Amino acid sequence: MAAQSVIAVDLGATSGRVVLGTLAGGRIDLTEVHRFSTAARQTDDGLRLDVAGLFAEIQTGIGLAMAAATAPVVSLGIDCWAVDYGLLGDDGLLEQPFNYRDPRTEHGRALVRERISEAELYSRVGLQDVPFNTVNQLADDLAAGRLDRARRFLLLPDLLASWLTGLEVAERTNASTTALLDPLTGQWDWELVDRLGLPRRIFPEVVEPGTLLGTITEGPAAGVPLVAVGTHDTASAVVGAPLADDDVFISSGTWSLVGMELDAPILTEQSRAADLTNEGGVDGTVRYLKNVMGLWILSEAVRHWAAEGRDLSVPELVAAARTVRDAPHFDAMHPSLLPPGDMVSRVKALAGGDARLDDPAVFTRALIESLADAYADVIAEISAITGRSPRRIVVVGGGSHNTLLCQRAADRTGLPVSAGPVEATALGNCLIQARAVGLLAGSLTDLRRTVMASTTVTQYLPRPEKELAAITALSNEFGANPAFAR
Ligand code: LRH
Repeated sequence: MAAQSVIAVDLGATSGRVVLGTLAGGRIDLTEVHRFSTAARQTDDGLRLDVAGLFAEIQTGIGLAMAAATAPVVSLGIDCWAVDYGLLGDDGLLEQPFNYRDPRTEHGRALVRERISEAELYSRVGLQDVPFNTVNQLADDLAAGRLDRARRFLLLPDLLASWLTGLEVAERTNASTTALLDPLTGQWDWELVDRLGLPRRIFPEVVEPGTLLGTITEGPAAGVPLVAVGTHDTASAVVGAPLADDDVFISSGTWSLVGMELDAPILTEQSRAADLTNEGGVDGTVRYLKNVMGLWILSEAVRHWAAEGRDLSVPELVAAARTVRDAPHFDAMHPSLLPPGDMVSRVKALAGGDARLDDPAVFTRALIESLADAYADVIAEISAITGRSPRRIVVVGGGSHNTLLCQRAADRTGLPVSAGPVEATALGNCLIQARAVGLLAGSLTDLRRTVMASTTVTQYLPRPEKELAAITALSNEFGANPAFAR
């Protein structure tokens, strides 16, 4: 088949990308044509998203992709971080959307709790009780009267798709992060919606990932079909993760999403107690996972150091962290690390005020060690609850380039790590488009074969912890640097 191209719009919590994916000879090649900031802005009215600005950047990127394409562009798809949404009135967007890191979510959570217990909510929707779930944000909107004039609520990728096509839907993988979707039927839980007092009229029709939604009518891609991909970025990332049976995935970027792909949700009390979440995946799969705070802690610290005039880059910090012999550990899932701000102070507070954390190299090492601890804990919980014995960890996303984190994840869990592809989300986005328009066929396993044919992965073997500790102790005794050869 002659080469054909698709365009993936992939919005991550710190940056957005427009990527041209070209399929030929059983491979897919990606070219990033545009990158821009997606960071939320602190305003007098909370942490807000300039979604009209994002749309303008997306249209710029689409124009660049159309110009760069040497093969026909046959479709476009959008994925984005979960849970955030815009409210539409009769004349368009009512206000700039809030970002989920705004503390208003705690108020919303308390309001939801007045109407439904945590246990009942979990048994209905299967989501980890985190403040930023859409349900809590909508409850806050309802109380503030912000839903009075709302005609629709659209999750961000659906909102952007509606601006391109005029069509208003809720793609199921992302809708599953609202805590308002029944994971067994894949439809809104209307009884829950009513109990919470949310107006039914604002809920759009749910569509399956992989639906050919319609034709783009606005901007440089006018005439190109739009596919509702796995619009939740993590859904696309897991499609692009070359998983085999019994593999654990870690989608590693702003968050570290640690989990397994299952056939059905687990809605038991044991699962709720472990705070594990059931997110809807492509082809009826379930991403059974936990949100670990992730490299956001480091990117926020870097931003903070920059404000103090210290210009530090993540690769430099990771290189320096490699030579740190002993660093404190802390709870990398602690809720105090969710909002933007001074991560060094917060991490110090979690680590008993340890002043060594003022050193950026120690801070970085502490984060990496603490993330590896969290991965090991989550994998043990998932294994106990599912009865599965994970054989390997597949790390995808930006964190797959963090060699120290990958090695320490292998060491702490005792599992081999396959790291890559770094661009799993854009790949997953492109693959679901390609299947929807008939360029590819088959199951997720078949699509993942295309991933494996198109990228390389790096393998890390676990080093025995006991021997590792002995070597480190010996090196410490002689004041030597226990950096290990790779
Ligand atoms: C990662 C992500 C994650 C959600 C969070 C809100 O970008 O989509 O899966 O839990 O953002």
